Amino acid sequence: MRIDVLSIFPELFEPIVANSMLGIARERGALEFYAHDLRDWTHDLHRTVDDAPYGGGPGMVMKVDILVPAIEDIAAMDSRLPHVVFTTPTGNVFNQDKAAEYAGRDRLLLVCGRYEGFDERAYALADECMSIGDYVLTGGELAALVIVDATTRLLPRVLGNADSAADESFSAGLLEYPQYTRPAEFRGQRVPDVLLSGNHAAIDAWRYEQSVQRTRDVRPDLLDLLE
Ligand code: 6GU
Repeated sequence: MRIDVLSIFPELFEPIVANSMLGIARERGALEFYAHDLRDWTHDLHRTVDDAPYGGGPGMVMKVDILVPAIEDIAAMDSRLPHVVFTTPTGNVFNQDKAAEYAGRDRLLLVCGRYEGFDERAYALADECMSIGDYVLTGGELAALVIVDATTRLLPRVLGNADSAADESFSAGLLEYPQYTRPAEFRGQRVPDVLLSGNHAAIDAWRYEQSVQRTRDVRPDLLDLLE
């Protein structure tokens, strides 16, 4: 799939996207990624992307006359029409279902908000608005990176261990069970015997039980969603 981001800090993306699983996804041709500098669409000497709000008040608003041509131009860079997502704390909260939906699309354009937000007229170009949680970031760039990461790892041919995805869907909506690796004993703490037993049915049952218990303790709201 192709992902474009539009930001006033395009250089923030490359170090993340070039490394880890995202870098592998790119090498394998599963991900095509482009970060565009919104200031490339300005015409003035100061490369102005924001202005004071009509009606007064604190902060600055991102200019519609810069955003809209930028989004239109980026959309036209490929024959595939992008699904356009604005990152803003006023959007719907991103989750795993959304990541799976995006992984099934062939093109995404993430528009990163800064300052007090976008001029309301720019939203006409948004297919949807996404937040990544109930806290305020200085801008949408980190949110966009979260969306890129969660989406890319679900693309075919990306996840290192093909079983990981299947295991996740089996335990969908539950937190991960505890994991151990060698040594079998560390400072008196032993790995649970069942994991050394070689009995795979017993191991699966233990893990499921641990996932349910952990979810009940830490995120009971997730169990409510399953019912
Ligand atoms: Cl998408 N943007 C900003 N600025 N803050 C956020 C966010 C987005 N999601 C959670 N907090």
